[in-house]
Amino acid sequence: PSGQQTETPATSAAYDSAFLKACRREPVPHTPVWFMRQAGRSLPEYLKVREGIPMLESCMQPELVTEITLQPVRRHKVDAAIYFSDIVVPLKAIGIDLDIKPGVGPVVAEPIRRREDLDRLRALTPDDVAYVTEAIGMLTGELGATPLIGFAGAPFTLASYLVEGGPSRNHEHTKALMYGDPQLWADLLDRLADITAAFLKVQIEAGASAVQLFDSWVGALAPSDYRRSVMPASAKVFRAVEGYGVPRIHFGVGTGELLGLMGEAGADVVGVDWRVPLDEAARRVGPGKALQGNLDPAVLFSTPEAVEAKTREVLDAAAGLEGHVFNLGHGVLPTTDPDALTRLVEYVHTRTAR
Ligand code: 1CP
Repeated sequence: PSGQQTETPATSAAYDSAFLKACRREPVPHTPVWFMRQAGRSLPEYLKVREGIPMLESCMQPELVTEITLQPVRRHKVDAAIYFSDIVVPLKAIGIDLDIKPGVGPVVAEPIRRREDLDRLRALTPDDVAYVTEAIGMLTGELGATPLIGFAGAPFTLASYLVEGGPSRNHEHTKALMYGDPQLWADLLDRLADITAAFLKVQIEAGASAVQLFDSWVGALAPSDYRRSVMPASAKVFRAVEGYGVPRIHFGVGTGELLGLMGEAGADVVGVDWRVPLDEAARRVGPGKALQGNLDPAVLFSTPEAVEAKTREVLDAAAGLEGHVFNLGHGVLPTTDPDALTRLVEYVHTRTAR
């Protein structure tokens, strides 16, 4: 059963923000903007405070998390903050031996491939991630009317790191397990769904006013496999947090053929990468959901004029949507010029001012 907050979403300072209104498909003063991976290596102030502190350690220091989360809000004037963490943090918190290797990503010491390995995936309790509750308490105080987005990795994407042992291009061990032992696969995803749901609940109860489920690598699957082998677990996560009434965003890369199913899994907002124009994405997702996206992050390496032209294309395709949150089609690339991001926020705000 989903819990109740003492402070309901409707009484929070961020309730009337453009971002939350767009998620609810209500009229907005301007199209809200935030960027996936808006904190991080594109910002010199981030590199400075992170110096000498390993990634996973930085995620456990509430003051540092607060500072890093606020940096892109101060600099770019984005319409939402995203909690600074990583999708593997809840796995680390329940005792999985893993690390984030610079330039590589999450690496798992002992991959999960057999039934007895499931025992290592115990339930997550709020005490396991007390630093998250503490950091979000600090953050919501500092953010005032700017909403905070909580997030988690979706069961498939988490499974891919756990089963492969690290980043993977083809997800061969993951697919071998999914096709070869459907019952073990289903049990694995079900456990990950419970861990993910518990982690999102902690963030919402601490004050996050929206949540995003990152199923970054699920675009590797055909729709039939997604429906049978992944959707039940992702739907369980969305159902578990439905009662809070905070918008639920669902995002993956290369998911053009899955957009309808990803909406069906229970999202209020479907994230779209740059490969599908937003008007076409809206047809695939169907009515009753807002969309988020979808400027190609690589466009930011081009001239300011080209960035504006490509941004107009995105906004024109979004003109008929019920709700639109402007974002990139995937995360900010590490060597992006931060000034290009600041200009982009201003351009979208000016161009869509109503
Ligand atoms: O030391 C460092 O700076 C390491 C780089 C780094 C950072 C800054 C990693 C390693 N994670 C993060 C933070 C992070 N991770 C955020 C920041 C919050 C913000 O947006 O401002 C977020 C949202 C994530 C989530 C995440 N981690 C995803 C989903 C989002 C996406 O980009 O699709 C995924 C797939 C990961 C795994 C991961 N963690 C880090 C890397 C380099 C990767 C990808 C590795 C791979 O290619 O598989």
